[in-house]
Amino acid sequence: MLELRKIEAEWRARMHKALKFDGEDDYVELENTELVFSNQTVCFWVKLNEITPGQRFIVKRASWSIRLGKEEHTKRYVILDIYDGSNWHVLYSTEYEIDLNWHFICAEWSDSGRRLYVDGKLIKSSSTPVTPYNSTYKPCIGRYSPTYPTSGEFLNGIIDEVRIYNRVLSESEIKYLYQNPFDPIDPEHLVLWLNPAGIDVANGKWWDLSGKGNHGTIHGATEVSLVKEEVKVK
Ligand SMILES: [Ca+2]
Repeated sequence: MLELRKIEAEWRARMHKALKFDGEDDYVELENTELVFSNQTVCFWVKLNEITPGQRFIVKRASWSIRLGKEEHTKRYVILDIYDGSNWHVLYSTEYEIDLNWHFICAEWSDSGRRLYVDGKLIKSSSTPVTPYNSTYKPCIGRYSPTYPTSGEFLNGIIDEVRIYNRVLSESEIKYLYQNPFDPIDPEHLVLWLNPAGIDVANGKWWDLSGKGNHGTIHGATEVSLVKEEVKVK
């Protein structure tokens, strides 16, 4: 069991770097088409440059997706979509709208339902479970799919610390991750870990540090130094 540290945690992202997506054609494609599980957690840090509808954070086409709302929703909503093979099931909170600051977003699903967290806090849950369809597409960061019309869905912002677990994390674990973004927590179940140390623009790769070999190929996204960016957590 993890114990939450009582000290005030503060992550100064300026010590690090991240990947910047221009909102036009930048994305990262992951090699592994198998990143879909019945029990799964997807987490990342993001700082939007602009809030335009439908931006995709991370997607496995025809399986699962985390994005901003489009025409059918208020555009600042953060949305988890899961496709069950017939229909997309949408989860979002009308109580939370994202802004242009750094935020830590976590989405998870299991036999017991679906949950969305922002900055370590649960913003929406559903007790209705949805098992994602096991599509054959490669997951993408920053767009829906290279082989699908994607006008208006490119990410315009900065992403860091993308990770996937093949189990659900508890609320206290997610809170801990928010305060300790460089701790893998559970390496056995961590199947994707793209953190600042793995960014390798020269070779066009965002190396997966989970040890599972789920490296990403960078298409246009650029490395950004976070000298002026800063994250504080409470
Ligand atoms: Ca570009």
